[in-house]
Amino acid sequence: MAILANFSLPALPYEYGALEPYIDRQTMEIHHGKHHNAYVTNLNAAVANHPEWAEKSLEELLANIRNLPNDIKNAVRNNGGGHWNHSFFWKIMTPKSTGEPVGQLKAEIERVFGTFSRLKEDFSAAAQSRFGSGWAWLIKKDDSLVITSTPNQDNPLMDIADVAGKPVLGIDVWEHAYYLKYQNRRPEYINAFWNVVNWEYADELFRQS
Ligand code: MN3
Repeated sequence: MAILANFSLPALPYEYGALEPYIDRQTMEIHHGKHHNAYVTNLNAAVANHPEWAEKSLEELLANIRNLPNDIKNAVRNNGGGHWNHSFFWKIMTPKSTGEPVGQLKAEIERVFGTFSRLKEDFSAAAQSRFGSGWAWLIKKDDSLVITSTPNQDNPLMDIADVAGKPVLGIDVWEHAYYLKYQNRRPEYINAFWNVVNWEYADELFRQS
C-alpha cells in the first residue's frame, strides 16, 4: 500500500496583488502557484519512497539531511527546504507592515545592531552578496540575533547549515522572486522588501522558544 505523503501548499495569507507596488501580482502568482507548488509535489514524491521518513515533520526532515537515504537526500534538501522557506516567506510579509521592528525583537535589534538602520544595511548586504540563488536570514541563535545566508533552498534549520538557528526574518533572492519587476536590479527588490515585512510575526517568532 502506498504511503501518501501529505505536505501541501499553504494558502497565501493575503491576495496575490496585495504586496503591490513592492512585489507585483504576477511574480506572486508564479512564485506561489508554480515554484512553491513544485517544491511540495517533489517533496511528497521523494518521501513517498521511504515510509519511515514520510511520517516525519518537515522540521525533522530538515534537521536530518545527513541521515536521509542517499536516493532522496538531495531531493529533500532542495524541495523540503524550498517548501519550508516559502511557507515562511509568505508569512513574514504583509501588506500592513508596521515599517519597523516591534516588541522584544525591536529591543534585541537595537541591543545587537545599535539601530534598525544598521540591521537593514547588514541584512541587505548579506542578501545582495549571496552569489547566485539563495536566501538571507536574521536568525535567533543563543537567545540573540545573527545575520546569515544560505545557498539554493538550504536554511538555518538544516543540520548541514554553516550557521544554525531559528529564522525570524528571511528574504528569497532567487531571480524568480524579483526578475519580472526588477530584472537584474536585486538591490531595488531588497529595498522594496523592507516595506512589506511583517514585524509583528517576526517578533512572535523571536519570542517563541
Ligand atoms: Mn522562491
